[in-house]
Amino acid sequence: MITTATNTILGNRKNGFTIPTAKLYPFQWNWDSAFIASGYSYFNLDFAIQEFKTLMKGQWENGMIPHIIFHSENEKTYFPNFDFWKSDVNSGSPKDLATSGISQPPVHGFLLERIYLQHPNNPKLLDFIKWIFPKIVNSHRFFYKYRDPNHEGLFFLYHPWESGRDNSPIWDELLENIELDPSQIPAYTRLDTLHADPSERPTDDQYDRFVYLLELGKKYKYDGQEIAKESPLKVQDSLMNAVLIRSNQSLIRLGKIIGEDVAELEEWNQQSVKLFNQKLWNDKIDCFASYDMVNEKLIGIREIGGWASLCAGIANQEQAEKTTSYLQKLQNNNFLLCPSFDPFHAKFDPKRYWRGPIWPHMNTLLFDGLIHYGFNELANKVKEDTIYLIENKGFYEYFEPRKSISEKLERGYGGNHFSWTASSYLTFKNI
Ligand code: 9WN
Repeated sequence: MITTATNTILGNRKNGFTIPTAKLYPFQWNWDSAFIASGYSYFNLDFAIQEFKTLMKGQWENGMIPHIIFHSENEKTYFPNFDFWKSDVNSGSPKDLATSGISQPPVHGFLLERIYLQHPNNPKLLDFIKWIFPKIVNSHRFFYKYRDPNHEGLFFLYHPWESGRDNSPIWDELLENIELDPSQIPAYTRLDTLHADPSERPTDDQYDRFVYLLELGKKYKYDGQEIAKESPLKVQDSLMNAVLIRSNQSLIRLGKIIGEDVAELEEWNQQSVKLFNQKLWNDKIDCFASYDMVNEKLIGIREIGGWASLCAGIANQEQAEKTTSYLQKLQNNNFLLCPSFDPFHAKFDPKRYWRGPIWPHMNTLLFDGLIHYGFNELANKVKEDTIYLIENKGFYEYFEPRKSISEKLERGYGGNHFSWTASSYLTFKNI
């Protein structure tokens, strides 16, 4: 199975970068690549380094690492493609490379440290860390400078694709409140439903709203400060801010090792940790939640982003216990761990993308958080369930969380031969 995992990743490797899976996602994706690099580090450190280096070719002058890097203009199986995003409306986008105009969860510092911890004395890796360190710091600066209008230390997203949890019910209310004017949405054709079962993907109505928000970004040349003034969706996402904090902490440790000044990172981090705890803990549901800046309220929904926020180590022990007791309840009720969305909520949809299924890379983050707080048994359950699913259903994008149903299925959901699923498998086999 280890060989199948490495072959799955290698099978998706192109010229110095790795796609998530053929046809459905034929380009380089931001946070996928960081998880993929972490997977490579178990069998080919050079490829891990190369993956990050190629990703950084897409970085914008303002520091943003875009969520997609279109290394080729010949791949036609994905929408929205490079010609739809038109990244060149922003003069700071790369001159010779088309990208998208939004970002994704900043897991790079965090996963770079994970790689470092496996190869602590490798001179080539240390040289690489010196090279990439200021670039990752700059990507954090982007969030603090352009996505934090009130200087709170928490940044906002305006497009659900930035969260990496595209159609999670946490966005529903805000998306539904958008008054769609058909004249503001250019004609487009979805291609994802040709490569994955439509019942496992977001709905057409959600896609219209995703496209509307994309157009809003384009209208303002993807400048977060301007977008903030008009966007009907502005959320301080729990997971994104948690991984920013986790990556800050990793960069502070790595920076000290390579002799870099970390004062700015420490300052950002202190402010972020303080506000994360003050603002994003929702005691009505006993877990971290995302904050809706438009309606000025915490979103009262339990989902994997809030649970996996434990990986930042910001929660106190009581908060961690409250979060994990809910996960324990899911396990006691015959759910495999960990569903991406609360199975006891009316909107739970075990097959549809981020509305229920289990995502292996999210389980690596959750595992990390559970271990941090000493919940070793539950952490091992998350690990065992992930390994069970991958070994029995294949290297799919996401998986059925209801145990009784899962037992009857031969495959997972979404795309197959998935790179970060293989990478997560290697992670779990090595920790
Ligand atoms: C949009 C590539 C990406 C992941 C996201 C996942 C999905 C894209 C899509 O695939 O999103 O970015 O078209 O559905 O939600 O987390 O990075 O694997």
